[in-house]
Amino acid sequence: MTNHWVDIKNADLVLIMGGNAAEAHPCGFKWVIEAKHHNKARLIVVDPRFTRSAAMSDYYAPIRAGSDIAFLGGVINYLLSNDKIQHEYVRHYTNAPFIVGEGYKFDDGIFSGYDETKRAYSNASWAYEMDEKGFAKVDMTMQHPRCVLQVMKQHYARYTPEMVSQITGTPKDKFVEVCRQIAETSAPGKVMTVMYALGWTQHSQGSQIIRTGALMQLLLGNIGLPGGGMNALRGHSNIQGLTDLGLLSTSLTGYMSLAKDSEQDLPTYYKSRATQPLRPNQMSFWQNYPKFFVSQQKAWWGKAATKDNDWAFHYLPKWDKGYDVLQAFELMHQGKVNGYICQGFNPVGSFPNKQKIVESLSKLKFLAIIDPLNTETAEFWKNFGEHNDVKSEDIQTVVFRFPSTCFAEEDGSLTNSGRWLQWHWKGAEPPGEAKGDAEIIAEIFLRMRAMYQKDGGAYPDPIVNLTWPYKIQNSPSAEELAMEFNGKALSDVTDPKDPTKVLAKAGEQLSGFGLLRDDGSTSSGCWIYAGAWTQAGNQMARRDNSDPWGIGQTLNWAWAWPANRRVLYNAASCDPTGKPWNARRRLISWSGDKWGGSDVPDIRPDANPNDEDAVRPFIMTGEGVARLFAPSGMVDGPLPEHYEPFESPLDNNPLHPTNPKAKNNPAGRVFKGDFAQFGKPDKFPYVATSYRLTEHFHYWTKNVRTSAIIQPQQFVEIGEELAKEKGIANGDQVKVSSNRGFIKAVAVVTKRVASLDVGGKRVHTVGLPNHWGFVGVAKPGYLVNTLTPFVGDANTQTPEFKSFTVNIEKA
Ligand SMILES: Nc1nc2c(c(=O)[nH]1)N[C@H]1C(S)=C(S)[C@@H](COP(=O)(O)OP(=O)(O)OC[C@H]3O[C@@H](n4cnc5c(=O)[nH]c(N)nc54)[C@H](O)[C@@H]3O)O[C@H]1N2
Ligand SMILES: Nc1nc2c(c(=O)[nH]1)N[C@H]1C(S)=C(S)[C@@H](COP(=O)(O)OP(=O)(O)OC[C@H]3O[C@@H](n4cnc5c(=O)[nH]c(N)nc54)[C@H](O)[C@@H]3O)O[C@H]1N2
Ligand SMILES: [Mo]
Repeated sequence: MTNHWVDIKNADLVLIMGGNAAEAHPCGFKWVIEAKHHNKARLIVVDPRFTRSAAMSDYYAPIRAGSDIAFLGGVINYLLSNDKIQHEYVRHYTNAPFIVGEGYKFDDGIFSGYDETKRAYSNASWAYEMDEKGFAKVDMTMQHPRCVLQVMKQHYARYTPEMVSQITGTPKDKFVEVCRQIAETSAPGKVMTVMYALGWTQHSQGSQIIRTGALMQLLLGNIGLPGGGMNALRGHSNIQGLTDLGLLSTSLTGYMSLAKDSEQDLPTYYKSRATQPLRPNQMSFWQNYPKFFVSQQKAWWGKAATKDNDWAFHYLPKWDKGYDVLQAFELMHQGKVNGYICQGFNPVGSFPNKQKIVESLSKLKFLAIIDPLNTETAEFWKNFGEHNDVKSEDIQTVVFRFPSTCFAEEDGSLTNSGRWLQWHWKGAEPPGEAKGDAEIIAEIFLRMRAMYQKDGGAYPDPIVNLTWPYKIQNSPSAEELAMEFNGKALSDVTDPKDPTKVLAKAGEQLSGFGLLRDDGSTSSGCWIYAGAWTQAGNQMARRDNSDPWGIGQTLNWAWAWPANRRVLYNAASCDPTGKPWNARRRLISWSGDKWGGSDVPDIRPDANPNDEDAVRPFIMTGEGVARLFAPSGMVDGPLPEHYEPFESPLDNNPLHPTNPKAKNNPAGRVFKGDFAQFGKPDKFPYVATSYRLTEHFHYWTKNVRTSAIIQPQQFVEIGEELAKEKGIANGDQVKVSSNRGFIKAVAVVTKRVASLDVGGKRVHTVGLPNHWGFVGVAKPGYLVNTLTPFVGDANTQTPEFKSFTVNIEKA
């Protein structure tokens, strides 16, 4: 989230699209209701289904799953062609005036720089035109034919209401009404918030869908303002913490990244990361990358990370390809993986193409499961009839099970969607033999280290030199880990302007990332968490909910990264002279000599907005402003473009009907063997999408009798029109099949799932709730991921769980 849960109450308009907060985030959804009560806010929901969120909305529009870029691109076209943009914001806070180089082209659905054999782009031709001083050229009148605003106008002119309706199936009048309501928030004092989750992320173009939403919000001037922003509703209670701490395969902590194969030394590694300003005076905050990186290395390897060994840069692996879950299982499927440690994960239930997952696990020598519950993954080798039709005697994988605690049986912090780190305390002792996750991992590590110490090996250094400073060696405590993430001074840290001034004494916890150094004098396990556990103690345990400004800014409740700042880019909540766009909802403002207000300023506190070449609010970018056009950072194009899902009911992409190469995302992640497993519209004509129910949490709650009772049986949802066509009545058993397998369930025939006119076809949707499987006390069912395709988003590799094709028949 750029903003936070409580801040949603400040919105004038709430758009829930690509998520179903009333169902999947019912506690957070209360802030939408607060906005309605206290702010007369309106709620718009755009979803293939009339959801529980839609039931609370003021306006609902249906959409075909997998077509959100067409819808949002159409909104952008509406805003640009009806002059409904927030002009001053767009001019000063986005790259709309920046001039794109002459090499940039977009031709029949393909951007310049595409290499078909690699299914990948080179972004060299997407760069800005530069001046002789090495800064990007701008035209503040935004008239230059190659300035970003004009390039965007041209790009989205194709997204007319007719075209949008033809692709999305949203009736034209409904689409235009949504545009009209959204456009009202281009007025400088009005804000819209966008709440999204998996309905946007789980597509082969998920990152670009989210970017299209962000472009819309930037044109409206809705980012950085209270009640505004792009708000990703996170899933598991600590999934935000997982990404913050760098647990994705190519990540390091605090959104730093592992070196690629082509970056074999430290200067090359820093080059594309410690980016320099693209405009005069901009903060370009990633310039500080070496301070964060060296401090992380000191936290991990202590004295073994020295200037002479490039701060143990070579202890880290360099990657040839990402090792996300799709890649990991692809390699396993090819027989290239011996063992898999599966901690808090149930891939047989949750990853796409269950059959491929089970085949992959069957090729392992060993599988280690760390989980408080029994799972489908732990039992993948057992035959459960049609629910898991395997030959146990052919599977040789050894399965180890380590019973772990769950979060309620541990102390620790959880980071919520709003980036708040909230400390929690153990509620109960774990049962039986269960051990905490840290203890299980520590035991594995200590045994491995002893083996490397004894036997050596090709390169034991990263393991034998790892810092392990915990009081109880085989059980690091949550407090110790939290203090390590925050970081401390290893020797006295002094003021660069006055070296006699000591800012932190050796051994002290640091007060924030501003004190981190690249000379080895500081350590910090996760730079964005610096400030969470200072000399003053555990900031995450704070529980003072006073709200002095009355807009939900409780700065003494828990602690938010970065620097306890609650709304990112909050300097954009003011006009270019430093006055709030809306005086009634003030986050920060410029007092004449400094920034201050109800939030921690997200800008240098003394940066005068009235200076020539003033520091602009998007301090992380080299531009100082937000990127409408992305010269770098996205692998599949500088501007979002609609492509069909890899399994689509349409024969072509209506935007590029004669270019088959532009039907699907040209850079979408597909492995060779999986292309063959895609279904064709003649056999699998219906759009399928999978989703959650409030009454269950993934596959865990089928271990709970009460949850099993309130949702007693697996079902699928279809519209009345499709039911009639197929002769299916409410309550009938049906078989839903894709090119990868089938499931059986009870049909719920409902008005809530619409049939839509798409590109001259009538398109029906089959809705698949996720939560059934073959382990637990609930009535056994089929895993929905038996049906889903093995294909991932081009940027994040998130699987395309939300739009694929199936057939349905009476069982
Ligand atoms: N009770 C409960 N709560 C949960 C969970 C749970 O299992 N149970 N899981 C948690 C987790 S891990 C997560 S990640 C979150 C997920 O939270 P959400 O993303 O809100 O949950 P979903 O139900 O998967 O999907 C949301 C909606 O997206 C819609 N949708 C599908 N395809 C499209 C599309 O192409 N476009 C648009 N606009 N909408 C589409 C679906 O119809 C659905 O209503 O929920 C969390 N909360
Ligand atoms: N078709 C389809 N597939 C999907 C999705 C979808 O919408 N549609 N959604 C996707 C999403 S968003 C997600 S997040 C994934 C979820 O995928 P998974 O994370 O694989 O699913 P969960 O069932 O939540 O599995 C988590 C496991 O962690 C265990 N656990 C709980 N607490 C602890 C703990 O403290 N320590 C340990 N070690 N284990 C613990 C639980 O018992 C459970 O078995 O599924 C994805 N798969
Ligand atoms: Mo999730």
